[in-house]
Amino acid sequence: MADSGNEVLTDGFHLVIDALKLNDINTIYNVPGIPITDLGRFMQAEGMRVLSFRHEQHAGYAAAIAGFLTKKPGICMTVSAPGFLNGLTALAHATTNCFPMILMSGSSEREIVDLQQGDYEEMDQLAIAKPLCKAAYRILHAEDIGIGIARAIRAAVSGRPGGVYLDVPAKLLGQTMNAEAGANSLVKVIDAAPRQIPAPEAVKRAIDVLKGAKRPLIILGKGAAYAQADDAIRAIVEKSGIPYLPMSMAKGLLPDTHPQSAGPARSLVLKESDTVMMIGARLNWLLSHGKGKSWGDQPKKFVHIDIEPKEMDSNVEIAAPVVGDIGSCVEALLDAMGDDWKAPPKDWTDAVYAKKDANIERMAPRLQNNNVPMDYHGALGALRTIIAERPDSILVNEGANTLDFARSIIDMHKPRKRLDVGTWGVMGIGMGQAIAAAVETGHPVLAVEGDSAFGFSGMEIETICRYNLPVCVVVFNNGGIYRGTDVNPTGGADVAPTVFVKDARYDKMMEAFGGLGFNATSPDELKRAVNEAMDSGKPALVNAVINPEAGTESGRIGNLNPQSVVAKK
Ligand code: ADP
Ligand code: TPW
Ligand code: MG
Repeated sequence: MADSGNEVLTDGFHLVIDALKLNDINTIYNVPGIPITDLGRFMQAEGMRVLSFRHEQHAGYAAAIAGFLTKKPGICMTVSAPGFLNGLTALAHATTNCFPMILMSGSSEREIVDLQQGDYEEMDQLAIAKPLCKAAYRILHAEDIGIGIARAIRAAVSGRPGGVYLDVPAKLLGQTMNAEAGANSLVKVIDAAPRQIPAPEAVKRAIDVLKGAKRPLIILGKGAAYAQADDAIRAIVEKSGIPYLPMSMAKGLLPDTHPQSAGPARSLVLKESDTVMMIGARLNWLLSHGKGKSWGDQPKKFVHIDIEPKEMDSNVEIAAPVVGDIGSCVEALLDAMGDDWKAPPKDWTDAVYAKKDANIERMAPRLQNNNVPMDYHGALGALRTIIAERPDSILVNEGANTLDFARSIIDMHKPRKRLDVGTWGVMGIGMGQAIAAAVETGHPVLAVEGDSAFGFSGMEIETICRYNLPVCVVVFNNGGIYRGTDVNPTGGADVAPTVFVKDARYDKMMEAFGGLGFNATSPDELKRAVNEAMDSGKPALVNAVINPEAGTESGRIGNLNPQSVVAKK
């Protein structure tokens, strides 16, 4: 506030800060520059946590996953045009993954932008953001900052959560107004994500479908993890007696060691089930669109719980759509199940758990191998034990083989502890997610990264060191994308497109910024290094040397690669 004559004034900078704080938003992920440098400074001066990144994309991924973890919109703040564009990938990612986030970007003079007269970092950002997010707003007047920020918050978290773009012209920040009028213009968002109660007839229809099932299955998705209805979800799984399959980021919603987990019998339950209840998961490519070979010949009936009505029948017919928020829907279903609920036929559950036990038994010796150089099973067997011993730690995971093997090998024990590439299978979420996970939860983070995946956000280890975050990065160094063994068929000097520098030492990068570096060549060494790193609570990076021959093309989704009719050289 400033005193101008008799009138006490405030300005756009401070109204933005007051509006955010009024709505309990106290953390900002940003990269400074014109016109938002002072905004970041003032935010810090007003007690907000302002985390500065080396690239906006990672500030954006941090904001997106902060939204997933907290159910409040994560805020990414960028400069105009190039900074905005760098943040946009994360905004689109947040929208695709149903994570609430606000990308707040500074922008240049409207009058000049609209006449295309070549302003500093000129770009019509609002128009560009629109198709990539749930909602896009621009605030032109200081007195509208309160309502503009309220709108952005509500749009991000209500209904199906997603990304929101908020355009903040440079001029707005410098505008002044009477401080009291400014304070009165702020809006506290009441009940930002109102409960959405399912219709009783929809609940009854769902129960009737489930009662008719002979081989039922529950699929839990990351929407169920986001909903924070952990007790209700556990209750419905246990009361129903139905085997469940967790999608990647729903792992740990119930511990992966739960007797009803069908994770290790995935192929069998997808093929053989006759009725599937989806809770906060979409029938997109990750579930083969609910049809085709992996779903078997059995006709299926689907019960689908989701907050987004348009999701129903998106890929296959839904016999019982249940539209509402997951907490309310699951509680209504639990109620309607009554006291005389019958467990599913025993021949079905016996078959599922027998398959699961057989698969676990078959895998066990491979996870204990101490091969040098390491393969994925040996290395991940070691990390699996570490996560079991440190169940509050958050696992961040990206790569191809590094992702697919870690997803199936590392059991999760608590909700929202596994963060990964999400719906797009995007590389580059690693360090942004690791930073936000540490900042938002205070828990230690273990980031298991393919060497290619790590490269997308590797410079952010400086950010991790700067804020002294308890993040241990393990780089699965197989010298390349999928494998480190491809050769240039022409015999020319360039290495193959999927291959990196041999014997790289990623641990030295962490040491350059004052963090701890380790080089691990065996599962025993890896276990020792990660335990030491995590005990220290300091930033650390373990270069895990993986056999360059161990991986397969595209991990588990090689089938999605188009095939050429011309033979490979
Ligand atoms: P996964 O990748 O784990 O299968 P998806 O991202 O495909 O999960 O699906 C998540 C679904 O959860 C989305 O369709 C979204 O609308 C839904 N969702 C998110 N939050 C809620 C909520 N609170 N209540 C109900 N549905 C939700
Ligand atoms: C933004 C394509 C999918 S997986 C991957 C790439 C480049 C890297 C796999 O190698 P990595 O793992 O991480 O070393 P591993 O264990 O198999 O060797 N750009 C973006 N997203 C995606 N998904 C790609 C490219 C890709
Ligand atoms: Mg690799």
